[in-house]
Amino acid sequence: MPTHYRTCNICEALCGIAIEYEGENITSIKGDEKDPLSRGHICPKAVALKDFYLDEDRLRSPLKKTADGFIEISWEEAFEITVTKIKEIQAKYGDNSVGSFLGNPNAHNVGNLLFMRPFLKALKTKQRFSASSVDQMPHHVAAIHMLGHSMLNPVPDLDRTNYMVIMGGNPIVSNGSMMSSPDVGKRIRSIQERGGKVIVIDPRRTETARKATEHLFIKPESDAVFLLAMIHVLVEENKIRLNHLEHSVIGLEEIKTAVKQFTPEKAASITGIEASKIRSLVLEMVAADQAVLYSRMGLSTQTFGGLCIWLSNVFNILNGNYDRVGGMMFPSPAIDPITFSPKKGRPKRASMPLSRVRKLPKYIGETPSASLAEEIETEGEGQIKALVCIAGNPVLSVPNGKRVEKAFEQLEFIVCSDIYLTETSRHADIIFPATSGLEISQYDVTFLNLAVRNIAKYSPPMFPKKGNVKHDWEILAELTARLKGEKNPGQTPEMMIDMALQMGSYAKDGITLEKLKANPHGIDLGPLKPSLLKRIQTNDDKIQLASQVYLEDLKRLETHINTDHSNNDFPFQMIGRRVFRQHNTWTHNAHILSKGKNECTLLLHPNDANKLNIHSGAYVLVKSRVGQIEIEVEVTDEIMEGVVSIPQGFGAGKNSKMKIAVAQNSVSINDLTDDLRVDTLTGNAALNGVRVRIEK
Ligand SMILES: Nc1nc2c(c(=O)[nH]1)N[C@H]1C(S)=C(S)[C@@H](COP(=O)(O)OP(=O)(O)OC[C@H]3O[C@@H](n4cnc5c(=O)[nH]c(N)nc54)[C@H](O)[C@@H]3O)O[C@H]1N2
Ligand SMILES: Nc1nc2c(c(=O)[nH]1)N[C@H]1C(S)=C(S)[C@@H](COP(=O)(O)OP(=O)(O)OC[C@H]3O[C@@H](n4cnc5c(=O)[nH]c(N)nc54)[C@H](O)[C@@H]3O)O[C@H]1N2
Ligand code: SF4
Ligand SMILES: [Mo]
Repeated sequence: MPTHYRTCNICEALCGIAIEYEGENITSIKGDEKDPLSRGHICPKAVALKDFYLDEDRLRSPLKKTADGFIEISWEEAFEITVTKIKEIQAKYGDNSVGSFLGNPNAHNVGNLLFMRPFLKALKTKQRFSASSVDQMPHHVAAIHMLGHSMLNPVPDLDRTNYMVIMGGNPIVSNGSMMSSPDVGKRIRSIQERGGKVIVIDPRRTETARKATEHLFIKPESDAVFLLAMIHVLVEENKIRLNHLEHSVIGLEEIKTAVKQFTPEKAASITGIEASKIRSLVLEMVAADQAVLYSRMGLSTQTFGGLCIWLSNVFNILNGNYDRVGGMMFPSPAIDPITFSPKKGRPKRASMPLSRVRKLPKYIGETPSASLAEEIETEGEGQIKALVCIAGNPVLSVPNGKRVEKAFEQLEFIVCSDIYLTETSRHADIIFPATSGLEISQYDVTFLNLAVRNIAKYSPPMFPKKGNVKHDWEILAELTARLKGEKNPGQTPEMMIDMALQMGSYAKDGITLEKLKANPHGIDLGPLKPSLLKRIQTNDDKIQLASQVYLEDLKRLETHINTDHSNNDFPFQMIGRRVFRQHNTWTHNAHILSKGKNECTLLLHPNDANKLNIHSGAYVLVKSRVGQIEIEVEVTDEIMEGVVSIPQGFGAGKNSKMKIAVAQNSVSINDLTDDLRVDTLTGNAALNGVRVRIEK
């Protein structure tokens, strides 16, 4: 039977998969043993690629909204209406009156990545939003301030470290993030098998925590103080070592001064983790020599997300484990974003541009997504009057999604490119139906720059497009040409991948598109190598440990910790979680991923349940400043007392055309999260730590 090899593009793990098929009929989807990165690993979501391809609920033709609902129209009409409307609205209100929202699947789709930049340029708007500012923006901000380029993000050298501390990440479920590491469970087990330790620090005893050597409960949003205390211990015990970065770091004295007051004793009362534990943890990491501190979602999406990610980097640098084997390392991808947008030698802006309404910082040219609704609602120049949404579902994915949905009523035009009629795309005037999964080609430009091993891999489309659909890149290329009033030049992703590989650092080793086509399992380019000093983009080639923006933000942290946050109206702190068999908002329509027990539940500690006289299986009302939802309770001591957890990604309502997802009758955590809660340093949404109350 013929077998098609490709990379699963659902999550960041980049698993190689082997698909056996006869004609259009897929007979099996298995892990590809010969993939150099994933070595045979696969998760249930990849098996659902077949379901996504065949799903009867998928959009199969361009749609136009009419008074009697959606009707099918031709591509020509869809393009014509869209471009005319955009031009009309921009002529009337200015270029910035058209907003754009880019969702997570863009990062997993090579065509979208390659054709997005020219499209956004042609769209000419400064009102650009994306999932980045409800996710990893603080990582980019740290990369900018410390290393000079937003795409210089370190990843843990999982396969060679001897000690790993995981804060605010649950890789056993998420399969790793900002760390493409398929079969992360096995890689973590290997650390323990070679005598190392894995420590998880999280307000919930997660699936990862259960596999770890030790789990420490930490109070939500207290991590910055914990990290300051960790660095304090390094200073106090005279354990700072910079190794090969000795002459490449500036700002060390400022760091020493900044951490002085953050003793482990002070941190203990704020974080709930004993001072002696903080000390011993740091000293064990020092002794382990190759030790790494990895911080993710739970740290970046909180009120001090910027400080958390900065301090995590600072700790790794001062513990001698930055750009070093077994520590945090920088991949050397065959297509390197640094080559295409070098920042060295460019004058820095005197100050960060700010969002129009709330004056939040706009890093990497993006207005924070927590301010999408207010940018639509608030009158004045730059008010958003139309929205272009590519592979995004902000009604379910940004804080206070209901407010976003309400704001949509004010828009004069909405166009979406999606694969489903979702809580967001159902509001569109025009919907472009896109290809996905098995219909697209794949070269992972984003995540090969975040992978724990250097590899290069290209996968051609497996199937032709199903229905009257187009690839996102075809849609983007056509819109770009029409917006510019030019002829579509007819470029393909393959042409661009080929060119980019020729400009890349492995061209001399013969890594070309032809060669990748001949090696469908991918090509191993070896373990990560120290490379930062060759790639760093600061003008003096030095790592900036203590940028002023961070030192200043410490004052905000001080004010925060000196404020009494007890709140009788909203006594609980809510955090999010991910579930193993779903990816964000869009995989819920696959039966094989959605059958079984209800996973959209509120986790509640037994002592809290007793006080409220609530039992597992009961339905409660959860209320926050912005909204309320009704949800089933699961009483468990895996969550800290005073903290509750609700999974993200659920909440497809009855008007979505996703039968299986809708039948789950689930709720959206973002009906409770608060758009006014942001990390003002980075503009990132503070999704974790939201104050809520529970009513029977
Ligand atoms: N409270 C809370 N909120 C969160 C999070 C959280 O942890 N807690 N997580 C945040 C994070 S990390 C992220 S990344 C965001 C994700 O937020 P979004 O990116 O808005 O949501 P997704 O579900 O990833 O996908 C968006 C849309 O893309 C469509 N789609 C899928 N594949 C394709 C494709 O190939 N082409 C096109 N055109 N469309 C496609 C889907 O049908 C879906 O409607 O959510 C964020 N929101
Ligand atoms: N199965 C599955 N995999 C996915 C996704 C999915 O939806 N489903 N989404 C993908 C996407 S888009 C992303 S960005 C990644 C994210 O991948 P991860 O970063 O691993 O994200 P989560 O699994 O949400 O883990 C966040 C953790 O932070 C903890 N946390 C919350 N608040 C705090 C806090 O204040 N302090 C600390 N220390 N911890 C806190 C939560 O309890 C949770 O365990 O996952 C990707 N992979
Ligand atoms: S872990 Fe991620 S990349 Fe791997 S098979 Fe599952 S969804 Fe696909
Ligand atoms: Mo994400």
